[in-house]
Parts: sequence; C-alpha cells; structure tokens
Amino acid sequence: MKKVLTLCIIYQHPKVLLGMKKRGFGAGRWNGFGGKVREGEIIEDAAKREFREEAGIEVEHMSKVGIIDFEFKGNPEVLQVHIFKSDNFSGEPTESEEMKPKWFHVDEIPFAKMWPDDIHWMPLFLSGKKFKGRFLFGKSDIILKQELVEVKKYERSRGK
Ligand code: 8WZ
Repeated sequence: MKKVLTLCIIYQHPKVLLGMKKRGFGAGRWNGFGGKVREGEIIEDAAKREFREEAGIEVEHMSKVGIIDFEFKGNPEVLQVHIFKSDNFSGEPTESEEMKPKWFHVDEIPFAKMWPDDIHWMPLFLSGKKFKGRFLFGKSDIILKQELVEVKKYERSRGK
C-alpha cells in the first residue's frame, strides 16, 4: 500500500516558510505545506493546491528536491513524500484551519518540534542538493532505520 504526499517549503535565503500543523496527521509540529495527492492529480499540481489551501499563497515555479518513503513499524503502508522547494510566490502567507505559517531563519529551524527526519535532510535541502531516502519509525516516531542519499536525477514515476 502506498500513499503519495507532497511537502513544499518556500526558501528565500536566509529564511524558510514553515507552518504549524493545527489538526490531523502531524498536528503540533512545524512542517512544510502539503498533503495527499488526489487520484488522477499530478503531484506538482497537488503541491500547489496545498499551498493555496493551507497558506493562501500561489506558487508558480517549484522544483522537486527529495523523495522519502516513510514506514511505521507494524504498518504495511508506505507514505511516499515528494518534497518541493520554491523561492517565489504571490500573496501573503495566511493562517488557515490547517496551518499557521511562520518564517524561520535557517539558523533557527525548530527541529525539536518537527518530524524527526527533518534534521537529517534539511541540510541537503538548504544546500541545494537533491536526495532520496527511507525512514522507518517506531513508537513515538523514533527513527529505527534510515537511508538518505544525494541523487542527481529522479527516475520517472507514475503521476508525473
Ligand atoms: C512528513 C514527515 C511520516 C512523515 C510524514 C510527513 C508528511 C505528512 C504530510 C506531508 O509530509 O513530513 C516531514 N517533514 N517528515 C514524516
């Protein structure tokens, strides 16, 4: 079983735009904007839709920078998260039911209140690298296993 999710972070050096997830999966953590890709939807369109819905901003250009497969021990489902970066948007980031947006300086990213994988790939993200990886989480989202490698290209995948 595989579920495809998007995760998008605006990076205007030296600041990144994150959102506090207010409800649902990942509530209480700072994260990029994103969510489930709908059936028949192109992944990049889903990413733009989520920006619009969760932060009230329109993003035109974004680039895919990472793909990470997440598994939770004892659960066969794989969450495949496609991570995008953008440096341009229009509109003003606005709080929604889902997310409270906030700019963070790259030296003050709140890793203690983020998903525990983020501290591993964020340095690659911030240095302009592309990457792919796998994380296995145990109880309380502890990382049991991880693989993370820089890539030059992504294999063609269904949906994009
Ligand atoms: C993550 C994550 C298991 C997992 C899921 C997500 C997620 C939910 C929606 C979009 O992504 O995001 C980050 N940064 N780590 C781990």
